[in-house]
Amino acid sequence: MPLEILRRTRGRMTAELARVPGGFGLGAVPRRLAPAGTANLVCGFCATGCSLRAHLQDGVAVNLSPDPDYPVNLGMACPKGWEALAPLQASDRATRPMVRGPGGSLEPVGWGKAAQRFVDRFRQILAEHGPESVAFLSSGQICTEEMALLGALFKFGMGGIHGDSNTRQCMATAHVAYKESFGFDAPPYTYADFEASDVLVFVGSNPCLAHPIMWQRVLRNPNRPTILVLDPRRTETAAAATQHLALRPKSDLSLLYGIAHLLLHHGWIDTDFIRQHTSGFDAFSDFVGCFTPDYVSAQTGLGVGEIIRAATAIGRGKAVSFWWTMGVNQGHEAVRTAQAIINLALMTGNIGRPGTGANSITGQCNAMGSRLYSNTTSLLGGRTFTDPEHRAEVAGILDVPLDSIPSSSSKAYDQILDDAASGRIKALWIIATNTAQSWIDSQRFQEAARRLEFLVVQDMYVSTATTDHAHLILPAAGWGEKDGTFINSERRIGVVRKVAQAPGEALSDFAIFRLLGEAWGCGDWFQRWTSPAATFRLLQELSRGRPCDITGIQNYAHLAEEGGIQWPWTSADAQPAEPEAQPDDLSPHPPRQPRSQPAPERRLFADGRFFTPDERARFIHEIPRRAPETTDSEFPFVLLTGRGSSAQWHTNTRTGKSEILRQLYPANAYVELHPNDARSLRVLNGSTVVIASRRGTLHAKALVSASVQPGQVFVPMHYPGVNDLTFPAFDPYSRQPSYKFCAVRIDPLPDAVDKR
Ligand SMILES: Nc1nc2c(c(=O)[nH]1)N[C@H]1C(S)=C(S)[C@@H](COP(=O)(O)OP(=O)(O)OC[C@H]3O[C@@H](n4cnc5c(=O)[nH]c(N)nc54)[C@H](O)[C@@H]3O)O[C@H]1N2
Ligand SMILES: Nc1nc2c(c(=O)[nH]1)N[C@H]1C(S)=C(S)[C@@H](COP(=O)(O)OP(=O)(O)OC[C@H]3O[C@@H](n4cnc5c(=O)[nH]c(N)nc54)[C@H](O)[C@@H]3O)O[C@H]1N2
Ligand code: SF4
Ligand SMILES: [Mo]
Repeated sequence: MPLEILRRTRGRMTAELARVPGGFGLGAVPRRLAPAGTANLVCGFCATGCSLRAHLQDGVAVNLSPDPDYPVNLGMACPKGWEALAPLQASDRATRPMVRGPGGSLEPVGWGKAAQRFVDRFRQILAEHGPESVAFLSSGQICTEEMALLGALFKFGMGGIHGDSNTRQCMATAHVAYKESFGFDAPPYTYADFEASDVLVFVGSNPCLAHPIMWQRVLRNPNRPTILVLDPRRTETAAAATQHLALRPKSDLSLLYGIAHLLLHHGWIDTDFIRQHTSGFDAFSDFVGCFTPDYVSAQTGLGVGEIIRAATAIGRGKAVSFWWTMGVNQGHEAVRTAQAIINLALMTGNIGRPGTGANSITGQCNAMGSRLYSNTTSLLGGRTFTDPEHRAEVAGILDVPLDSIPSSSSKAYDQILDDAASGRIKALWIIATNTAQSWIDSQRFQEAARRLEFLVVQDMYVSTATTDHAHLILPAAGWGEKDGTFINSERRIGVVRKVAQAPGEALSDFAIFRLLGEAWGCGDWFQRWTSPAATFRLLQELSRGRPCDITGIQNYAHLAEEGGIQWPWTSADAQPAEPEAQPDDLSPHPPRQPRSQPAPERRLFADGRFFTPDERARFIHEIPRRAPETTDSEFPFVLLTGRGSSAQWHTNTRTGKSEILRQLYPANAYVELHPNDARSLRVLNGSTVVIASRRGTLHAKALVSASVQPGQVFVPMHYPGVNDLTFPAFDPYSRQPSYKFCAVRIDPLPDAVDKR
């Protein structure tokens, strides 16, 4: 889409949305300023992006409560939000840089020495082995300004090419699916859509537990909505649903095509929308012809009646919203599955209106920031490294030499670790992610760690599974100890700020990157990146004319006042045209219009124009494939993994530090096992079992429960060792790991066998 059109469309669209009466649930929201003695900041765990109010004493937070005025959480928070200060106080905080000595022990050093070591080792390896011999892995859990500085420093300043982030584990599928279908990675929704739907469809998503405040928004829906949940497990969300479709793991693609088949068959489609705003529909409708209810029933294990009931609810719904999370993104055919969801929204015209959308729910607090600005997979601003025009734009805006910008894309996370394991990559810098525990292929990480000549780990703690392998540990300030912004799941940019002092010599990631840039000798390149706020200005410039244009935001204070601002918010949106001079207005300088205010909740595609060159959304489809690993008599169970409680966050380095949160979840790993399977294995509830896959073993307590189906087991991801079991399969387009399907065996420990 030419940029001019894009700008005009955005301007018109947001103006139109601002006028939509009702339906948005929240109406005009007053300006939000924190009362004296408090400071509001967006939560640093999940991508819901709740605002928390820090209560300050002498400028330091002593307590937190949810912000009552923020349009996201409306005064609510989950246990992690309430306890967000506790992880900052932990005794294992990294307080000084540490260097591993020849004997293997870690020695504290000053920042000067640490920076010198970093520069010497990286420079030496680059000089000897070239730009492909170094890489970084970063995170969707640091501020946008920080990840942009890191990506620019490493790739433009230091001359590296390969850098990826844990967003690969999480959102890469949604990113690719949206890009291919809509022309840009653009989650279209706003949380008011939870409240405005009459049908909500959750696919591979457990918001009751993983996004509890989004679920609260669902509970505010006044339409007594029909809720469909597609999940092999009877999760908390499934239990609350109108209909739970307990499909076979990784059979979603067939089910979604089967639903499309029925929608077509019954004429429950929006032919006007399809004709005017999409491409590829004819091929798609031919393709789904063979996905008959009988065929889909055989593939998914669902009854024909169940499939027809679900399709009927979707077909008859007036405002249907589709929501997906990791049950979709983490799969061997994940991108096509996400696009099968997008196809359902497109064919029924459920997009761009209140209560609709094909809506990927984001995981980490700033995974959306990393998709746009981390300079890993995409060039800054959602651009493409291989596009010479894009490289020229970025070089111009940042005032860096054009040839400093790599003209090829980075290797993906799995490829970086493969290269490290084979010795091709010799230096790796890991920032704010706990690869040793969270990566799908623990063995591969171990091989890489053994082979790496220089592993730098930059973390809040010294005691993570990954710092164990580090040659250099850089101590980082955490959330609450630094300033910056996050972008939440509904594209809302929110402010985080310093309300606590980082311990010892720990520095914000931003300050660490600046320091290393200086030590590298490329500090001059980053002269304008003086602070997070100054960097935000650069990000705005990088967004200009892009679908994610945020040039209409004034500054951090403006973001705070408005309760966060969703992208896009262009300078044209913010500055309405001067009113036409009235004939009787003789003043040579009519008073300027006040800047227009963004509506508190805005969605994309109200005008049916997408970001593809022809402005049409694309129907994309592919024949379903079997999951790469299969069960057999030796490994007869399918292992599912995911979130276990609202009080645990990932590898638990942070949530494990709160005494209150620790009381809300089981201390040791457990495995959910169906009562029939427990009986035939003679396993008692609460006894210890050994879970074995073709790659490793894990001891866990049996939780005998019909929440899982016979032949399936579930282990939460929060305990060490889970990824010793998982099978490293990847979606071919997004290279996101398929964490939710591998074959395992369950053996009771000999003394735990039920002898009855
Ligand atoms: N408390 C808490 N909240 C979190 C997080 C956390 O660690 N703790 N992490 C955050 C992050 S980064 C993310 S990405 C999100 C994840 O949020 P969710 O994706 O909602 O959580 P998961 O439990 O990983 O997976 C969701 C569901 O997918 C189901 N599933 C497994 N296989 C399949 C399948 O083949 N098909 C279908 N349809 N479903 C399947 C699982 O049974 C599970 O219930 O949560 C965010 N919120
Ligand atoms: N089996 C299985 N594995 C999974 C998943 C699954 O469903 N099943 N889900 C995957 C998903 S969706 C995700 S997102 C990943 C998450 O995987 P990780 O990113 O590895 O998980 P975290 O525990 O959040 O690790 C973040 C690290 O950053 C540190 N940290 C926190 N804040 C800061 C900061 O401000 N600065 C610095 N420098 N460090 C900081 C923390 O101490 C911690 O060590 O796990 C993936 N792994
Ligand atoms: S729902 Fe997410 S953003 Fe909100 S308080 Fe909980 S962890 Fe924080
Ligand atoms: Mo995630």
